[in-house]
Amino acid sequence: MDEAGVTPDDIQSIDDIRKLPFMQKKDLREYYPTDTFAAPIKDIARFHASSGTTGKPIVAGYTVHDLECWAEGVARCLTAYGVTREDIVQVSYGYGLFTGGLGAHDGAGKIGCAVLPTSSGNTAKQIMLMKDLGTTCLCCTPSYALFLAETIENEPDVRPEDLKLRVGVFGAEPWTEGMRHALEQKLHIRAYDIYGLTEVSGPGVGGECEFQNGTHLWEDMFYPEIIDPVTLQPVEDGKEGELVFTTLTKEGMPVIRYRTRDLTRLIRERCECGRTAVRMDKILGRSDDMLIIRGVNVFPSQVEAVIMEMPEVTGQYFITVDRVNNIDTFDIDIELKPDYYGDNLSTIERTKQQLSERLVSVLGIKPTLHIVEPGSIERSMGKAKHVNDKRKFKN
Ligand code: DLL
Repeated sequence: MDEAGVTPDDIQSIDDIRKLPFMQKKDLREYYPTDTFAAPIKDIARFHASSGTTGKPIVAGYTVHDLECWAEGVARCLTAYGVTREDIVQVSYGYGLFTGGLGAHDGAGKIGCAVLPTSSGNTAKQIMLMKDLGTTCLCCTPSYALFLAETIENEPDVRPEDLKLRVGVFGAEPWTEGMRHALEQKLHIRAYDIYGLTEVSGPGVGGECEFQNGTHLWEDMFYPEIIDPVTLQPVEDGKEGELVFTTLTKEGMPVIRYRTRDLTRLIRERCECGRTAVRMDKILGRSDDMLIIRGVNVFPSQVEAVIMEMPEVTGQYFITVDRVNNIDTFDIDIELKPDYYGDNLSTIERTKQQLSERLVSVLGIKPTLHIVEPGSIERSMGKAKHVNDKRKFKN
């Protein structure tokens, strides 16, 4: 604040928020573990930590009031999806330092649902309990939901129609409309998006409503802005940019103008559902996840969108980027469903050709496609890893 020359007197209305400097992940890392906390440790009721891939994680601390607000955010989302105290909510997000498990758990508890805290993994047991207890609402990452659906398809004793599943609460990673469609068909559910991040709260910073046309952000608790990630200036309403949050109720670890790195746009038009909370579009990806391949920007979610258009594929894919003789290579492994994989070679070639044409037209760059055996791409129990960029280890 001193460096930016801002004093409390400069802040007279919400528009003055633009005078404040941004916070970033690196600031939280620098003040690891708790130096950005605003409440004394005696008032902290729980810690979580984000899964930093390298170096120190980011530790978040929540007071009792923070946990109540967080549960309120998740409860609003679940209510918007039509979940009530009559529902049995299976929480297959990981429990632990990750906010997914306990966050969904507390939100469902606030509504009075029966919570089944399976956490992630042990898929056969998840499905057995889902069937025997009559789970109606499943909370997990979309990639784990796809794996659960595939496992159910291959399970002779369980058919989706034997299950009571009705609602899917999917988030923690980008996913496409195509993935939504596939999950809704396979699991006989309505699949809803839920968004959040550890530094701001956890799941339930926002969620979709029954119209599935954007994620309502709970603006009374989290003030959103969209900025141009290069100029750092606010963009015009409706334009895409980086999502930034200021927490309005947090006591433990409040953040001011926190740069999420998530790319999306805000939708100000009033939603048909009647909720007044602003909506955001589906997250295209994180700016850190954008691949620049031979000068072209590529998001894994764009690849997923194309793949999910094809009925022949399982929806599993893996991107490998490398640099050979100073030229970027771009390979995508794509799995065919067993029925098609066993088919004659021309089916495989035709699918490959169609995928290749669509990918070129959407991405503006041609990947080398590899049609691989069903089941050969590693399944994820939490957030999926879709990319290996080997260039990072070269100079
Ligand atoms: O992923 C919190 C969460 C748990 C959200 C369960 C939803 C459900 P982090 O591990 O801190 O927290 O990761 C936050 O995940 O900045 C986004 O890049 C991504 N993300 C979260 N939700 C979505 C979503 C949790 N619905 C980071 N769509 C965020 C796209 C999402 N990306």
